[in-house]
Amino acid sequence: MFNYYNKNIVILGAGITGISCIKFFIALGIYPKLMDINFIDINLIPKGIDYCFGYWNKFWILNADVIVISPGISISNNSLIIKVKNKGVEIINDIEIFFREIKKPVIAVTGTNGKSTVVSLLFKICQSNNMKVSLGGNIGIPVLDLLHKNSDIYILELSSFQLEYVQSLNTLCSVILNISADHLDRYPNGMQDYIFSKWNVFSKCKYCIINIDDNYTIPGNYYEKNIITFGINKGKYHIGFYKNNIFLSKNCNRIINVKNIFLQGWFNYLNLLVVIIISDILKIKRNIMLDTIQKFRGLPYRFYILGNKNGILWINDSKSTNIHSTISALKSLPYIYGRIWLLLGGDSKSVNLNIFLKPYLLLYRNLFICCFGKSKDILYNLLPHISKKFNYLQEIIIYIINKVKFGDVVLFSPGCSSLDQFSNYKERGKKFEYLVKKYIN
Ligand code: UMA
Repeated sequence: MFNYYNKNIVILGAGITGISCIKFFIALGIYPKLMDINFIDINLIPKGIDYCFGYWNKFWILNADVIVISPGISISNNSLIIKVKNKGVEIINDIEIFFREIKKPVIAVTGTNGKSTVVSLLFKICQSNNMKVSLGGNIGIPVLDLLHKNSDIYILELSSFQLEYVQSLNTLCSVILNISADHLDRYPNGMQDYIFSKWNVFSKCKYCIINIDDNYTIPGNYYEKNIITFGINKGKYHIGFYKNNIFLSKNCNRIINVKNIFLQGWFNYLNLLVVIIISDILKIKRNIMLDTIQKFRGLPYRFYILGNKNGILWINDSKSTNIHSTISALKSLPYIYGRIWLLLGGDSKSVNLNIFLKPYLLLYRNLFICCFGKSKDILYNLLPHISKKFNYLQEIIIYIINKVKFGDVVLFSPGCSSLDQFSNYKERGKKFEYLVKKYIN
């Protein structure tokens, strides 16, 4: 049992995570201090809380016993936090607090791409199986808001940020779906730090699920773990693909005909495999699981087919905030007779696009790239002979609307963070949808 009483607790960040932490402590009768670099609407702050907005309160930090950090705050370059950490001040986050409290089985899903799809589908399958289930984490519901729910099982989507300050993680099963370069602006030692952070999801778990096709997902001490592997052609669970049927290597029983499901593309088939593994661990009946998979339409803004008007396919993949999800989206396209109009843009977050993205773009004939936002010049310079620069999304739609022809696909898979022009990928996706509807009609 962790004791937070008579301790000086400071919460950094007054976003949804910070507020959930405040509520957690108030329920214990503890009143922590709250700090945020920006000015926050004080109506959002529970009564009785001391807050400091607009700057870091050095005095509070130096006198803290426990500092609770929100995922969006990077401390790697913050000398003050590093100083107090070295002095022995406890630096934790909401995920650590959650695992200190929770007594029920937890499923933790991380990975660069596909997390939200996997956790959402699993959540629906558990519901269909009449289980009391809670879903939270990076998907948008702070984990501490789940504690009072008294569920049978908790499904968490965890980002690398959320796995940074966690020591008490203990799960029934944890999975890393895939790892590719992302958020490198946050990690001074690059990929290595990013991967180590993801591996924390395996620190204590009964079943550790890894992608055998992606070495980065295999933790250094894997031989000590109860591992279940998955992959395209190898792994305990792998995909046999014949006449549109997905098979399982375990028993070669037909699992599902991909013509009957909404989720498409190889990365989605792998996501389905993970869902099947976890459903098996939870001993969920196959017919319940398959029925739910067949009804699942996917999540908005994740390779979501907006429409196929006049033979032109419009795909909204605004959730693509890194180039690897753009590559996955390209790989998932059906055969395209016409031109592929790829809309790339936003903030590329220091990822080396020449190494990671350009080789893939070169594979596609009939590709035309429309670049926008903060990184438009970098994106344009990858393949200038087939690219055009714009400032805003609207300019792109106006430009292409009279050029697209029967057989073309417009793939809005920006490959970059949306924060340069939007508050998040959802707002960006809504804007795309709005513009497409406005100009198509
Ligand atoms: N802030 C500071 N100092 C800083 C940076 C931020 O004070 O140096 C303040 C901001 O002014 C703001 C607050 O911190 O008021 C925001 O905190 P936050 O960025 O941690 O955001 P939350 O609202 O708490 O949301 C977080 C996750 N955000 C991030 O990881 C950036 C949400 O993931 C998550 O849904 C939520 O907790 C609940 O768990 C979003 C995300 O973008 C969707 N995640 C990244 C991704 O998916 O790529 C990892």
